[in-house]
Amino acid sequence: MAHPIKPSGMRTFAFIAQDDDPHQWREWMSRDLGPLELFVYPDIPDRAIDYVLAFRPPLGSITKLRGVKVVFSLGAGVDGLADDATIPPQLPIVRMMDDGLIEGMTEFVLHAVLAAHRDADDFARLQRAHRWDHRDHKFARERQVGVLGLGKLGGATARALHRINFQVLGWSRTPRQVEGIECFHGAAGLATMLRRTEILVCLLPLTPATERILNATLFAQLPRGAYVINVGRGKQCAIDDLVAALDTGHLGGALLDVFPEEPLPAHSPLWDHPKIRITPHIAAMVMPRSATKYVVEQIRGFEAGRALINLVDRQRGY
Ligand code: NDP
Ligand code: OXD
Repeated sequence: MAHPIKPSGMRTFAFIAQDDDPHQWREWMSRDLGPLELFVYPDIPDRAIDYVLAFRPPLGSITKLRGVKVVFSLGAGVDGLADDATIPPQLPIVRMMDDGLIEGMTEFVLHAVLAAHRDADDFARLQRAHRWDHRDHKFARERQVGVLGLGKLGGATARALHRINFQVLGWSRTPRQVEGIECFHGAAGLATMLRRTEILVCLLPLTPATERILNATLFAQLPRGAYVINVGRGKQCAIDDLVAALDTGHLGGALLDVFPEEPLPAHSPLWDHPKIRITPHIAAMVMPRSATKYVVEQIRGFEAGRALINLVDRQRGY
């Protein structure tokens, strides 16, 4: 069904994403769509709104709006949207998935896996101690990397790791086939994969099933010295369990890009943990100059009666 724009041709947007810059979004969107009205939460007037641009909106904030046709998530992750039961189930939610996100995530995980693979943290420690210390190393073809989540980002990342010779294992909820990747699914599949995983990358969406999935039980199944990279969501990692596994030496190190509370508070002891690398949720960035193209294309297609893509499945939660 086509959804023609109003006779005035002026589309109305609500912007509910406190960490993103509404000016940039207005600027880039209007380059492609022409004049538009973009209201920034909480200053949204009581009138019909065509589209919502949102990232982690306050609970119930979208439901209050009138006339909304589509909600665009400004993040690839839709926690905070998919699980907001006040949003009517028939209102389409489209998640962000432009090429820049896939490229950014792939580059970030390659850098993180290569750093873990070649003991970058240890050599940084040796440098600080002015120590010249040789050691043998494995080749990528001898290293097993496990990727939790084989979706748009996880799948692309797994393939990129395979292209540079890592032995890649991947885990999903339903059975998947990805060329070059040994695929596992379900609880039994996870246990088999973890036993072999020397570097673990978490690229799962946050749902009730994946909350605190990186916990003591999971870490215990990894071989001694394994390295954990969490680029999914902070709430997927039981931080106390992670720190305990690092402190006993069972885990060799961790890189955390996402945290239960963001920004990570300045007083958090994680900042100073010698075996933890921290980055501020930058693994893949949604950049307005490319992301607006994706949203505009979807809006044009929707208004012309074409199907929206990357729709969130509210039942599944991602
Ligand atoms: P997709 O929705 O495309 O894929 C999700 C994958 O996870 C699928 O393979 C799915 O399985 C699997 N999965 C979901 N639930 C489970 C489960 N319970 N058990 C096993 N596997 C499961 O997501 P993307 O790849 O696009 O993104 C993944 C996540 O990355 C986002 O949700 C977001 O949280 C995070 N992210 C982080 C960023 C950062 O900068 N740190 C930036 C962007 C995203 P199946 O294939 O069977 O459906
Ligand atoms: C995310 C994103 O979901 O930045 O984290 O896209």
